[in-house]
Amino acid sequence: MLLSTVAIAQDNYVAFTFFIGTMAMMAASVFFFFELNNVPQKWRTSVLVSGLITFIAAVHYYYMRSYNLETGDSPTFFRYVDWILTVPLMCVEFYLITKKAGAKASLLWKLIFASVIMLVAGYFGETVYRADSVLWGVISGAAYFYIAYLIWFGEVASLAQTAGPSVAKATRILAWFVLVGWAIYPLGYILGTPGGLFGTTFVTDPKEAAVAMDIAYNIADAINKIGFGLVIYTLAKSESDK
Ligand SMILES: *C/C=C(C)/C=C/C=C(C)/C=C/C1=C(C)CCCC1(C)C
Repeated sequence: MLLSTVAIAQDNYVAFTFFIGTMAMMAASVFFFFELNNVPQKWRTSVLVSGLITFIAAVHYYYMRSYNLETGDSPTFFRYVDWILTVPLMCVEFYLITKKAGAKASLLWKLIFASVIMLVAGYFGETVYRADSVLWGVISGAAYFYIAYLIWFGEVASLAQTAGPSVAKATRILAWFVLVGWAIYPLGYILGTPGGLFGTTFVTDPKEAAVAMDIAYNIADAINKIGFGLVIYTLAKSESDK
């Protein structure tokens, strides 16, 4: 299972994006880990966390590619295992970069708590309580908006303002990632779930719906995990060049 040698059919975009995703996440991890020695000491933990995020994703993608190839199904469980590990680590990134401006552990817990609600609700909507996918999607969406609120207008935003121009700039870019890049996920959920948007189903064939969902999630992961890490890396670098 882990070392599937089944060939990827040319029109199998799901397995193909899992394959590309694995490679991109691996390459990004190598990059972040090797660059650890080229960034100032105070940013090392942040860049390390960037590498851990892409590394955890690489391992999951490697597995999910084989799983999808051999069963033809969506690897929903491992998708959510990946997210439940990596999204809280992204919350840690926000905490680390605002810590010098006085971020408290309570802020970190708020972000982590909201992201766990967001993901557990999404998982329920995709699996156990499929018939109530709209309800669970709305609950998940509320937690998502709360996270976006904290980053755009709440504590994260105000701390970033006092943390100096480079942190303020990086936080603004990361805030856009959360607002636009993360919004691809609920879109994938809507495409892949019966009754996805208040009872409307866009893709009616369940197999095609799952394909649309997986491709949306795979694209979103590449943008958000690698892009997010690069913003942190650029922030770390900008300070070392001074
Ligand atoms: C690396 C993985 C990341 C950044 C995953 C983020 C996932 C989300 C922002 C998921 C959000 C969802 C909703 C807002 C509603 C529908 C259910 C979810 C879980 C897909």
